[in-house]
Amino acid sequence: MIDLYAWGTTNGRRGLLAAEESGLPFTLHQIDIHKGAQKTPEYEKINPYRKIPALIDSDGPGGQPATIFESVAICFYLAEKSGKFLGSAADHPNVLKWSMFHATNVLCTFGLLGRSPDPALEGHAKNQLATMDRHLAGRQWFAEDFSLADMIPFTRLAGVKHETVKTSDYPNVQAWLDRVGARPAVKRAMEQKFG
Ligand SMILES: N[C@@H](CCC(=O)N[C@@H](CS)C(=O)NCC(=O)O)C(=O)O
Repeated sequence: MIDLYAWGTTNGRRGLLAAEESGLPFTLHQIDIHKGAQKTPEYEKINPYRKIPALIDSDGPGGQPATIFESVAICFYLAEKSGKFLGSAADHPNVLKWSMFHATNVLCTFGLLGRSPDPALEGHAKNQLATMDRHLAGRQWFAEDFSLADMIPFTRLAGVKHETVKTSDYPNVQAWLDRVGARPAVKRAMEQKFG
């Protein structure tokens, strides 16, 4: 049994998207971060960082319970458990490198963007979008097929609302966002009501 603890934020929906795409049965527990539900002693046992999302798999490796926090770790865990989204052996390096490009660059930059005006951050954001746009030219997905490398950045980039950094200025990125957003499992994750 998989229990997912989340709220309707970009990080929360990343975990939910991974769960929906995995096809594995799971139960969603809504953790209302505006009411401090992530700071209870019970929840702190699941995630000592006291943030959503987190996941408990009662049937983890060796049949033992496994607890996972960090949305990207949840994506990897569910991909490994379901045997999906890691790419073929030949394509796996592409899945890895683009997943890490997003996890260590895009999620950080776009998480901070808009919180305070910062020309350096805007420069990083535009450079990262331009990099993605060049790579996606003539491609549907970051690797050969839809994979973790598409799952990890989606909820963050789908929500960009910034005066000067616009995904619509990068046509290949925008077309990719539309493509990912049209997937039934992604729609379910994005349309899930919280509260
Ligand atoms: N790197 C973490 C970030 C998690 C995170 O910042 N979660 C936010 C919501 S998006 C949260 O729980 N905020 C509540 C709080 O900080 O008290 C991840 O990707 O899981």
